[in-house]
Amino acid sequence: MIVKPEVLVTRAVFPEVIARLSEHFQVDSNQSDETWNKAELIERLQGKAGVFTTGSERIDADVLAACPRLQICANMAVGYNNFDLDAMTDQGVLGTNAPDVLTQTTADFGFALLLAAARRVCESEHYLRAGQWRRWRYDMFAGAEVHGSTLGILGMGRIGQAIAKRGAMGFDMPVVYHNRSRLTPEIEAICGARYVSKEELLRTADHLVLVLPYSHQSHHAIGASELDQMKASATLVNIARGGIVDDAALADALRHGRLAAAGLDVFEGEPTVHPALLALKNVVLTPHIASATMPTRMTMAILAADNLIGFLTAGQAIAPLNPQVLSLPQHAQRKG
Ligand code: 8YV
Repeated sequence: MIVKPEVLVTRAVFPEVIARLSEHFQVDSNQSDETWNKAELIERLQGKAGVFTTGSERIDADVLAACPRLQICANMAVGYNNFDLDAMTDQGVLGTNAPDVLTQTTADFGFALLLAAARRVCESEHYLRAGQWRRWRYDMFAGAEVHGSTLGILGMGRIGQAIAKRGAMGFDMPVVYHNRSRLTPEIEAICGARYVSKEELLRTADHLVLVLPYSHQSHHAIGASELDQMKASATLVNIARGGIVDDAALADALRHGRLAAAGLDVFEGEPTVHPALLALKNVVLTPHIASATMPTRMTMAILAADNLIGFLTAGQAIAPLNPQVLSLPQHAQRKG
């Protein structure tokens, strides 16, 4: 009798995805969506050859060392700052993510936050619902112009490029960007975007969208001094990761009129949100939902599942993060 490898799914996911995994594996799932601490996660991982994670579970050197049969961690997210990828590589464990499939959906949401913050959509809706709307006034909830204003993008990967195209083509915006590496002239032309220094980006953007990955280098990439360099009329949008913005400094700038508005989908220490942000009207706050459409979340989950299936059944993965693990000699590979 062929014994199927065991895998763990750490959070509730679509039943169809559990069914897909069950064709190949003995699946231990968490469909009741319990919160596990690190010790509980390690306990549930015992004997497992693979794990399906979301961005919420930290897989570090301790977890890997305590789970010697674990061979692959498949993240249902494009971001993977919850993985200690160096430790995975050192220990011969493959990490995979879910790129591409959420690019357009996430870019749509970045624009939704930009429009909502700049045009004061949520603030004015709350006013109306509170029964405060008595009559029209010339400057009532007058916000910032979006079309034709300068769109700044920090981090110009797939999602940054998709946002640039929306701004340049849909809203007639001059687009400036800053990134670790400059795009080719061909891609810049397709995106309608011009490369500038970070200082020029901060100084010239009417609306600045953050789409860079989180790392030690990008921690507080937008702090008090960066906010001071921005226009007081500007909008800041963070759909990247909490920790890229110093949330306390941002709240201070918004409260004192040094920045007009912000749209935030991610927060330092989420799901806790800085109380100073919660107290402000000129910030739109959403609970990390930029990729949340049913078709996209389904596609992300299927991609994470297919990374597990591909690797554990055929030694291949669709989106490997440390592909060097795939070519390790047999004796150096972890065994299930
Ligand atoms: C995920 C995200 O929904 O893909 C990412 O990096 O931030 C979101 O799309 C979240 O990380 C949960 O997995």
